[in-house]
Amino acid sequence: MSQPTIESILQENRLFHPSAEFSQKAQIKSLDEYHRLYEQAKADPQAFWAHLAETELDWFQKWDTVLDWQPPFAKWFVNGKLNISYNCLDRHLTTWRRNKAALIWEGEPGDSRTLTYAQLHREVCQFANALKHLGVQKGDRVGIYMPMIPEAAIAMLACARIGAAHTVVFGGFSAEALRDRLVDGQARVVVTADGGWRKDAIVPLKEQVDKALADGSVPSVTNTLVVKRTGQETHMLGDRDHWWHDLQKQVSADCPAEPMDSEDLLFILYTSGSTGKPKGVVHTTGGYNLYTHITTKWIFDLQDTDVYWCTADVGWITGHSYIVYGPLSNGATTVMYEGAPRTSNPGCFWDVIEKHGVNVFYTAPTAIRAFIKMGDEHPKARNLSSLRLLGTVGEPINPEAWIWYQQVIGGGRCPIVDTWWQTETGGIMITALPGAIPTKPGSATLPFPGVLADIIDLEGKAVGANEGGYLAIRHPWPGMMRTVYGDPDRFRRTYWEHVPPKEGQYLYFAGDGARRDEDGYFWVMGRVDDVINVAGHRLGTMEIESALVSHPAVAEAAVVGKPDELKGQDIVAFVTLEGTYSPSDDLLKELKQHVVKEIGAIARPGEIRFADALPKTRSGKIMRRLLRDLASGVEISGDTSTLEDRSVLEKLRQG
Ligand code: 7RM
Repeated sequence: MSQPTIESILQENRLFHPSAEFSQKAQIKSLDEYHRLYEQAKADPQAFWAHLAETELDWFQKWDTVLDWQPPFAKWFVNGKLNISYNCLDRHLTTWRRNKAALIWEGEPGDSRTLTYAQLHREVCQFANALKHLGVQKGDRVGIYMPMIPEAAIAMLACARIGAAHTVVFGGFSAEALRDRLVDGQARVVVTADGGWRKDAIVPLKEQVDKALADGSVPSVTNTLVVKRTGQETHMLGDRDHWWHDLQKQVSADCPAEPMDSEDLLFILYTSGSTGKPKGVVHTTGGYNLYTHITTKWIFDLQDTDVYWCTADVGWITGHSYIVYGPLSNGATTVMYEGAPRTSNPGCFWDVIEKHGVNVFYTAPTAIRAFIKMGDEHPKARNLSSLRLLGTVGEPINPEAWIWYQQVIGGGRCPIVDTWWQTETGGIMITALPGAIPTKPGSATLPFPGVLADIIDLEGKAVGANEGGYLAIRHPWPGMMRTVYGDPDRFRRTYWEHVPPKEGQYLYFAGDGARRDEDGYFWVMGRVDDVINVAGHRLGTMEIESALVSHPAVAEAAVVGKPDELKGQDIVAFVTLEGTYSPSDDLLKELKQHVVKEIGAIARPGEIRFADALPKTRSGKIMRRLLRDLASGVEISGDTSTLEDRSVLEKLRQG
């Protein structure tokens, strides 16, 4: 079990076809049908998307222009009016879905709750009125820092309902990281909980919010709204903090959805890049609603009676698009689980599948590898026969893990959709359509209709079959990010200028290396920039370096990723110390803890190596490429002639 090596992937040529029975009932039934859709979308993208917008969503007012493309800035469905909370809730209430389960929630300690569409609608309306009661208005931003409980989804939908943008911050981020995001987004209110369950312990979220807001360090925040989840002692500050259950008694359950412009801000979600602080990725209402709706419908092949479960956290884009918005817009039953894979309960995922009869299951390769290690006896002791479709996301899946997933979890009968996409793309871009596209273990297969994906060199030229290159997208799509919040220039530089635009031809540069095989199948290899992917969590090496050098003992730091059996990659930091400090085990622990405090536990370095000096070029740039080889324990490859001082490398090698 390990990350796919180039060798293993090059040898991987097994082809898996969906069963005739699966294809017959599927939304998209054959390869021919996929090709027809793909060619149709390619020939006239605007007609393709307009037709779907018209037939799949409810609009208060129709758009007058499908796409206004002023590269790299896109506007979709210009002057259209809609509300995503209306599309996710209200429109189902007049159908048989009114009393269908919208959300099935399972808490880590084993408590659970089911909300029908009518019940979820009521809760969302109340929450929306509570936000209004605190003065939140259309156009404001609301921070959401929550455990995986129904109120997280309710808060998101409530924001969307009144036209406030949410910015969800993953509950695993530290108070410092939360503060940075609230400041950047100038949030007016923070929605949180007293605590949440994570790996058998309570995470005290409200306490972190207090730290983030201490000493008026986020002046824009006037109030917090606190959900009681764990019931532990919680400090509430005078006029600032309100218990959700107290406000709930004061507000009505009547709150019509605000008509929003297609291009009104829906949410900001921060993501790591290769430089500087995390970027606020901006998604807007109409295009995002359509794109998450149709990708959910076709890729997860939703049927009316399906129970669908995506194991992501709502703090990440996968949770936004494929726990909340995509499934609910389709009127599906979506499962939300508070727990994470943990050795104290090695059957936890399989229990949820058995208990709720999950039919469609979507998780990450890192979780699959963790469960492989815990042993086949756990899934084998549960009844998983309800499953009919499996999905993965977040990082490349090694063929061994793919086969285990297919055999042990899917019983050999479920197609697997390996879905490639990013926070920036809003929704899935490269994937199998399960009834139509045969799969190969380790390949995300083919682009979704309307996605003109290509593999290019740095001049923007398509490379040949099986030649490696950069993954890029040639035409705008409705779910694409619109800008970096407050920094349109950074948006342009980061995604649209790696390949110099020629003749008005702009290319979206994804930051991933990939190749396409002789059948046109995409094989995504991983990031080509200084972003590392630890257990499916995306981290910028620069962020971790900044956290390290903010400690008084650290003079310089260089962070790289090394391959890890379970997590895909792990963090290795090379550190030089200020004169008065010397290496010790205590300092090592302290530095790891410091990173946890600055960013959160997901960024804790697996390894910190003290060094006298870091390898640099003559112009003073740290040669991370060499450190990457050193950290991975492989021979140093490539040119070392630009090294300023070769003895530095020798010393590092000797450890
Ligand atoms: C959805 C999500 C994005 C980065 C992306 C890739 C990697 C995601 C796959 C994958 C290979 C996949 N958003 N990635 N899915 N690599 N195969 N199916 O993960 O913004 O957090 O990360 O994740 O490197 O650029 S994300």
